[in-house]
Amino acid sequence: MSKKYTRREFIKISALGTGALAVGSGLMTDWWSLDRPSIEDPKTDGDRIVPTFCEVCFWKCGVLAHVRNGRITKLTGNPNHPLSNGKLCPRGAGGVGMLYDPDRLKKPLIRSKKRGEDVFVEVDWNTALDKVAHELKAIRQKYGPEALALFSHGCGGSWFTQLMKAYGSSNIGAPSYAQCRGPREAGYSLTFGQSLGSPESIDIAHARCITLIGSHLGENMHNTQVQELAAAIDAGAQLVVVDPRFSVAAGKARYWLPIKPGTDIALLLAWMNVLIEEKRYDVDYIREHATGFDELKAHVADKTPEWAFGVTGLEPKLIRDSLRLIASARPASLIHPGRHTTWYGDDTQRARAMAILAALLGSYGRRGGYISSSKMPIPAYSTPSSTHKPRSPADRPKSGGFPVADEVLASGLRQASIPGTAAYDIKGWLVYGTNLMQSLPNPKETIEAIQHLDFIATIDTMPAEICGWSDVVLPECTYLEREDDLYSAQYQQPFVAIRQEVVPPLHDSKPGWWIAKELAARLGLGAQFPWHDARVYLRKRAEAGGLDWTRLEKSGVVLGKRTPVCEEEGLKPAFGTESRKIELFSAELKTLGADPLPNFYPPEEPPPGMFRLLSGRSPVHTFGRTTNNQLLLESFPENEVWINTAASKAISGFGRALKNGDKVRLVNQDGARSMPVKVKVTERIRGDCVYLVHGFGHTSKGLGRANGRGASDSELTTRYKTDPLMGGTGMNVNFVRIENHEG
Ligand SMILES: Nc1nc2c(c(=O)[nH]1)N[C@H]1C(S)=C(S)[C@@H](COP(=O)(O)OP(=O)(O)OC[C@H]3O[C@@H](n4cnc5c(=O)[nH]c(N)nc54)[C@H](O)[C@@H]3O)O[C@H]1N2
Ligand SMILES: Nc1nc2c(c(=O)[nH]1)N[C@H]1C(S)=C(S)[C@@H](COP(=O)(O)OP(=O)(O)OC[C@H]3O[C@@H](n4cnc5c(=O)[nH]c(N)nc54)[C@H](O)[C@@H]3O)O[C@H]1N2
Ligand code: SF4
Ligand SMILES: [Mo]
Repeated sequence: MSKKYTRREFIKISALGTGALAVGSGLMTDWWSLDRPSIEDPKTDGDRIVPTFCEVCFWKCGVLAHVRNGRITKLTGNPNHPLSNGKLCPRGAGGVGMLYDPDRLKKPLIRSKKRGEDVFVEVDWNTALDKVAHELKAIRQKYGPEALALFSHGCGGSWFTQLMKAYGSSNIGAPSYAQCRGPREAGYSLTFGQSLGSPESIDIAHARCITLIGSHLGENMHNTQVQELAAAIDAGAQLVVVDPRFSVAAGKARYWLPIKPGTDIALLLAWMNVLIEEKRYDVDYIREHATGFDELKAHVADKTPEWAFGVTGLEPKLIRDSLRLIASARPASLIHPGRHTTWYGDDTQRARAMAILAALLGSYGRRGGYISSSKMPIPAYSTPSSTHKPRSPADRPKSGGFPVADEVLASGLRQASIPGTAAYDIKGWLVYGTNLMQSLPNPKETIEAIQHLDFIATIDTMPAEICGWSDVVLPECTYLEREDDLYSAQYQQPFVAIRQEVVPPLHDSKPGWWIAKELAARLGLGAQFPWHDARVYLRKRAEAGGLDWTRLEKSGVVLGKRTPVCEEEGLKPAFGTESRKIELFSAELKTLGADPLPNFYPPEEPPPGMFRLLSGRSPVHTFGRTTNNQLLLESFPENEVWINTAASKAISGFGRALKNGDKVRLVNQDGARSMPVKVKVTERIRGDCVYLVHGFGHTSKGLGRANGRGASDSELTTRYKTDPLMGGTGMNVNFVRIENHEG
């Protein structure tokens, strides 16, 4: 790799170390200063530029890949793409580090020792694919096709979804639902009749007040949202941040509410109390659009800020003042819905409380609030329809449950792999682009499930921990070396984007479409993949949707007609609930025997000497998928455990106050111990919790740079609390003590 791209300056991140801010006040341009003079102008260096879209996270920004002498020299944001607007986040810009990572999976592997011992032999593709097909046939024959599950995350998963459907199983789950946004989707859907999906249809750009409840934008780097947040702040929007930790965004906020973890519902109820008590809510909007207001009013009548103070630790004056600011901006007062919402097991109810607050502000369907979106219809590629009607997914317990889940639960599929727990047993796993050892809580349970399987194959780009537990490992090429299916976004500005091969696959890696097609052929399902290659498939689909293929290829994106998205543009607010109104009081939850209005139940307290373990994101990393990426590691080489200054003075076993850089181990309530991790002593977190960036503490020996760096929050997440409504796994319910690493 040419030297200039390994330099620390590649991504100008100096702001991070000092805790300064990535957002607002012109820092944005510094943050993304990738077109600095030291990197040649592509227009003058004879480069080829290939448009595609990013896969360093799941936001899917439009990328222009610059190629010289067959190598990608840099990645920049596609100016025509609505999600990047010409800019990438630091991770996207560093995606080339994934492509040239020396530790990539290079050849197909077949396990040669016991599962989990991580010992494999390299084989050729024919041998590997024959083996997978043989095992999948055996499962189909012995148990029926439904005994196969697919865990998948990322665009390329669609080829394997297609394969699964042809094979006859609907057991297809992603940790981005039951371990991520599931509770939010359920809570908003119960209230407004529609879930939010991705990218969320929220109008940060035009909001005059933005309330972030745990959403740590600025560290959570979803590109478009961070750009809009910075622009909104520059235009004078106010920020209210509720977080036990002084996040990057909190540094920009008018009010920071350092809430006691797990008590957000109490704060939300108190805010509603003040909003209604002081008649600051949108009376006309509620009268016209909502049901259940009287019940809500009675429900929050005694949930005063004084009551909430005792629970949340937030001063009544702070609760009132922040609420008055929030109300003053309505309807352009955005309660950000959050995304990773699996925190305490009561998460659907917290999302409900947020949705109800948004309704009282009249912001749903309004500019600066929750807006509408549309999608360009692209017909599916036509293939013969299957005669097999698969059984319902096995992701729910035998006894039933999770009535408002509307996607398959990855954790439920894991459960169903432990015999006798679900309607039927799962006996085989295909794992695509998800490192289940880090993304599902309680890794021991994942191992137990795997030990019961007849077969497990993983399709990955890197030797992640899940590969070590697999029978066959298939090396996919990276997103910069392949085609994936068209991305038709559901967005305020509808568009279709294309992912295309920028450089040919390195090593002996192959694109997902090819792997799925080859497996289908071996399983007698070739008719479901009737095209010669993905480009033929894409072109045919694009043209069937009336798109200009040449334009799509050249510019990477085609925009659709933008239709009105809010009341100010002439679109009346509409709701998909049964009553066609906003359901402040949920009749559906009442029927289900659940709380029809959100109630606060106190979370379990940390035992003496222990802290609640919280986790979040680093702006330059995506989970564990970038922690071996040389370019990104240079900016943030390992995680630290944040601990409050006062608390750091009273940790037993040290004989002195902890100081920055001390190495400690975290030990949780069940005895799980982390690898050594550095301490960061800071006033920027409450004294009852500690904080880690998720994605570090890798144990896979194949990850040369990431192995042994920092601590894994996943390993310490042995306990989780399941949301009874939608099956999300609340993960902020673990407690750790701090142990001297040297001692
Ligand atoms: N750079 C980067 N950006 C990303 C990702 C990434 O990996 N890297 N991943 C993307 C994905 S998939 C997702 S889902 C999002 C996740 O990002 P978000 O949805 O923004 O955040 P969470 O991970 O839910 O929350 C982390 C924050 O919640 C705070 N917190 C913890 N407990 C509580 C509590 O009880 N109450 C309150 N109010 N706050 C609490 C933590 O201190 C932390 O600041 O980020 C996306 N963006
Ligand atoms: N403890 C804990 N657990 C969590 C979270 C947390 O904060 N803490 N966050 C949760 C959230 S918000 C989410 S969305 C999920 C995300 O969880 P996952 O979806 O599992 O995400 P990653 O950990 O990024 O796993 C990505 C895997 O995909 C591989 N990969 C990367 N690119 C490609 C590719 O192009 N093709 C293939 N085949 N593989 C590829 C990587 O090498 C890695 O092994 O985790 C959830 N689980
Ligand atoms: S937000 Fe960053 S990492 Fe995610 S898709 Fe966009 S550029 Fe890539
Ligand atoms: Mo997520």
